[in-house]
Amino acid sequence: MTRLTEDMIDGIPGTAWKRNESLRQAVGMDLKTLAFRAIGEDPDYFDLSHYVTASVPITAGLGVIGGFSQSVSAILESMGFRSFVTSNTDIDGVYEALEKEADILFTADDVRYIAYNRRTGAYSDNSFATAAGYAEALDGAAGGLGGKEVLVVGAGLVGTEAVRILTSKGATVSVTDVIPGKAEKLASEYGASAITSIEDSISSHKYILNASPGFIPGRLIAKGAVISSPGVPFSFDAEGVAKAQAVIHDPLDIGTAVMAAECVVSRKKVGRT
Ligand code: 2YJ
Repeated sequence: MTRLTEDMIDGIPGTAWKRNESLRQAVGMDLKTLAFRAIGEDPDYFDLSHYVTASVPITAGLGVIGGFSQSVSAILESMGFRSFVTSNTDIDGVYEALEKEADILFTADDVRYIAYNRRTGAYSDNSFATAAGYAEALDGAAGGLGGKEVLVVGAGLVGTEAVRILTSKGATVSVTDVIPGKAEKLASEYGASAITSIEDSISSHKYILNASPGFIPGRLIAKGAVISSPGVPFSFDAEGVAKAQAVIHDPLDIGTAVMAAECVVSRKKVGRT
């Protein structure tokens, strides 16, 4: 799993409005709308100003990424939440968030990035949320994916969840992975097709979700394609972007927004009921 770096998230805190506008142009929805639709909910039903979120910096492993917690907080504010970054890190930061009555905590180490609703016990993982968000974004860009052909590159955590969601939206999904057998196994589970000739399939697909760390050269992209990738660094080049009808990419925004929506809606609960 790629660790974000400071330059990958540089500028997020100051550009929330602009980023929301670019998203609206690419997929026809702002971040809040996309996040709630990704989990099958009506965005207008939720007034996010009722919720306070806290981003807690974590020093474990490779340590704090400058601007990470501030970017998470800015993304959440752009959706309508009240948000703050704790001044303390790690467990002391969690304590501070609880003391300051934060409703939803956001925190990440080098392996996992989670959100936790301390009122309901609901929690959310960034990889699953990212897959749901990108599937919804593709759906928006396509004006509905029913009967449309989508290529998912990469059968890891995000790719697997994306294939599950995209097939459930009625898309005809093809999937590929560099590890032999991985795409076949995933495809058979969800009624998708496994692809071996990746170059041909990239060129023949209009809707592409790159859920792998691999780079996709622009010469393979068809004119008018919708290219999307949650991965960092960005896996398409200038030629691919120039040919594309829409580009869906961000290092943090969509995944964070869907995590927040999942914690607000709180379908998943922990412990005894
Ligand atoms: O608090 C901080 O500033 C750091 N501990 C944040 C670390 C962020 N973590 C990553 O970038 C990892 N790759 C995990 C991301 C999970 C993506 N599904």
